[in-house]
Amino acid sequence: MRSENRLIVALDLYDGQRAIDIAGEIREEIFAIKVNWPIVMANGSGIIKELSRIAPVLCDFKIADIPNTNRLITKKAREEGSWGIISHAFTGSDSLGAVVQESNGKMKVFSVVTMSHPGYREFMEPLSEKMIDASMRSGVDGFIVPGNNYSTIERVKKSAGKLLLVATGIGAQGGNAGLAIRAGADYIIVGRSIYEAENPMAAARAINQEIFSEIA
Ligand code: O7M
Repeated sequence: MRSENRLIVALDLYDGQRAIDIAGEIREEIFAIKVNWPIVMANGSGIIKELSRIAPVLCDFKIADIPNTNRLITKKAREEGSWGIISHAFTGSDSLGAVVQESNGKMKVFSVVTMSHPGYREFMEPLSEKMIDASMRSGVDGFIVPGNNYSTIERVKKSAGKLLLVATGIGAQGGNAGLAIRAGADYIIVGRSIYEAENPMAAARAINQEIFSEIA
């Protein structure tokens, strides 16, 4: 892993071995690996530890429950060696605070205050700034932002100050990694454009070129 890498690969797969193979192949190009429910449901939470041997793992469980349940999910991710965890913000500061508290400074906590799909506008968008405010009061490390909506990244950046912004929606959902970085993202999450590519290494390198052209 190069220390300046900003690319996080999302391995939205059921096949754990394939995920391990792809992550191993592109390890030089990535900062971290994002996992979510499909791979954990199909392989058990031990897949977090296995993938952590290749690169830091970000658990995208989009936690959205009462504080006690949030705490239980967070504890498990921490015990498996996760580098970071993703929680929804809409459940309120007590629920989010439970994730931060259980992470105990050992995992980065990112909250979801915007999303990359059209349905985000139905309910979440009007509450986004309130969720950012509650997240900051709860002590999160950063936010998930839509890499296919640059003006939203700029808006979150203004409110988020020095907190980290992690952009999704690149490639398959129309976003461009370089433009997302230019708008204020610190990290770029990419799934299908890498793991469905005929040559995942070439795909990861091409995205890194877009990123590095902005930060050079
Ligand atoms: O590159 P893709 O479109 O194949 O995958 C994008 C990944 O980012 C996938 O794992 C989604 O669940 C996730 N994601 C979004 O696509 N949009 C969002 O708004 C938020 C996320 C996400 O990671 O939330 C934490």
